[in-house]
Amino acid sequence: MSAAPVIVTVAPTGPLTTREQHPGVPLTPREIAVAVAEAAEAGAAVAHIHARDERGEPTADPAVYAAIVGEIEQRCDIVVQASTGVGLSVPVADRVAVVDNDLYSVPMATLNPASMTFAGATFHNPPEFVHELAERMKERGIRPELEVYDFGHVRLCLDLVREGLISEPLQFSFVMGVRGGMPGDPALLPALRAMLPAGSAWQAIGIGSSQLPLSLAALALGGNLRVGFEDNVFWSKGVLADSNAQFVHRAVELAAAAGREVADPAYVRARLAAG
Ligand code: KMH
Ligand code: ZN
Repeated sequence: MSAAPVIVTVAPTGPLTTREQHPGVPLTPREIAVAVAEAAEAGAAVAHIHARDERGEPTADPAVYAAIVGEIEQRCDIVVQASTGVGLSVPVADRVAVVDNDLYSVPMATLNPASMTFAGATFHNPPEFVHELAERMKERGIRPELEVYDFGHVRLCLDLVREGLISEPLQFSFVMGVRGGMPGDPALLPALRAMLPAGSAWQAIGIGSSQLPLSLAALALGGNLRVGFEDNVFWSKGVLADSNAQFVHRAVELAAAAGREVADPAYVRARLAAG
């Protein structure tokens, strides 16, 4: 079993979480940066970032991403991972700009390998778009976080390796509990892990109530953790979490209970540089 330090990622906003669901979901660049800095203080090494426009809707506007990155960099040295998933309503043509612009630079961004039904809508990731994103990311030295919502998506990611578009060591997210993807069942993690090349890192993203059991299972199996309002706003059944940082605190405590160290941003940067 891997004794690697646990990388805790905070996903403070996401594309879907609303103020109705949690009044504290951070939406503006400053709010997002404050939440990220609190999460960094609590032990998060990576911040997974979605941008919202002035109406609170998801946007791929690089100027908004740049504002968020700038605000975060003023406050902490967390590793910023930009979401190229952006939001279900944002056209694929707009989403390339998240990684292909000269307004900011990030070391990591998500890469979603397949289109799928996502809750009540369609998440568009056609093959030519996935290839274009991977090419732009390779040109700019941005490492992918590979977002796997179902078993077949691992195969699509490994095809990108064979095509020379992405390189090992790979970093996977198993996103579980989305209606349209695989369920949030911890029993699936060993089978998913077995599909990955040696040396891959992976984290479990549990949507809603699957977040805590998947975190526990991921820790036991050598995986990393992701928490935050993008995935879940409930601390316990019917009780809202105080903040994103509260979830990070719990992730760090769980890692300690599992006998695993928590990675700092320098560890993540060194790992990214190895690819
Ligand atoms: N919430 C979905 C649209 C990503 O960040 O790249 C998926 C998503 C993936 O957020
Ligand atoms: Zn996301």
